[in-house]
Amino acid sequence: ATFRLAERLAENRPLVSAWCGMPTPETAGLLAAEAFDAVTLDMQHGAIDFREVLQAIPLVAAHGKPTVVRVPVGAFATASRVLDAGAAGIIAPMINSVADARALVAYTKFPPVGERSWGPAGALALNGLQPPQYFQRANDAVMVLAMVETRAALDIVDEILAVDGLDGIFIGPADLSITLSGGAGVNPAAPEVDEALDHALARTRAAGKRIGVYAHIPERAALFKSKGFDFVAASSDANFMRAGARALLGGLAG
Ligand code: 3PY
Ligand code: MG
Repeated sequence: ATFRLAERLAENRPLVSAWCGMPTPETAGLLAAEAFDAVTLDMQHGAIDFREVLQAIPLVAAHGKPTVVRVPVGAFATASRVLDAGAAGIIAPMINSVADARALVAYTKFPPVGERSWGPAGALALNGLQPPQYFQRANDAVMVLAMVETRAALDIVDEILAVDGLDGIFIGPADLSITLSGGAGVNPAAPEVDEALDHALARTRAAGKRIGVYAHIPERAALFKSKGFDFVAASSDANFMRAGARALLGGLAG
């Protein structure tokens, strides 16, 4: 399952991932049973810790699906650890400099590209691989995306995209809306955010790399899919639960 993400990306169609912030591993497993291409676990704003990632990855893999993990800000060592556990991809928030992007690569790619330390116990067990097989494929197969979600990052998006070993970028529209409005408010669907998204998409295509984006509502997911983003992470487990509850209560109203 760890290498399934790379195989799906190679089909060059937008992949759609569920977004999970709840710490119960079963939640990730439930979402993996639906027609998502992947499940993303959010360790930045979600309530998920390493142990839950460890437990969720096999439940997602049981459905033949890859797990992507968004690590906390600056948690490059955690990125290494979740890859060892069998994660197929990393989304790293608040990458605002070339130095940040290089550090991210150092922790997530083996030499000669980076400095990732050897020890992928979970990844080997999960995939039934011998060490040389994982080592040979991991640098190419593991998707490492740097989050571009500040004006500072946007200003140097070409330089971030040029970092060797980085597979691409992932846009956080909410944080981007805060920075682009000068702190006036949060609106992930603001026109200036859409403009920045189009720019980032064009620059990523020019660089021959991958671009992901977070969609807080279904309409935005559909828009991003139609624009050809490579990886669209959508909504959240909490939102799915809320929508289900409201649908039930709406049907009972009156
Ligand atoms: C953002 O929109 O800022 C994100 O980080 C998406 O979760
Ligand atoms: Mg953000």
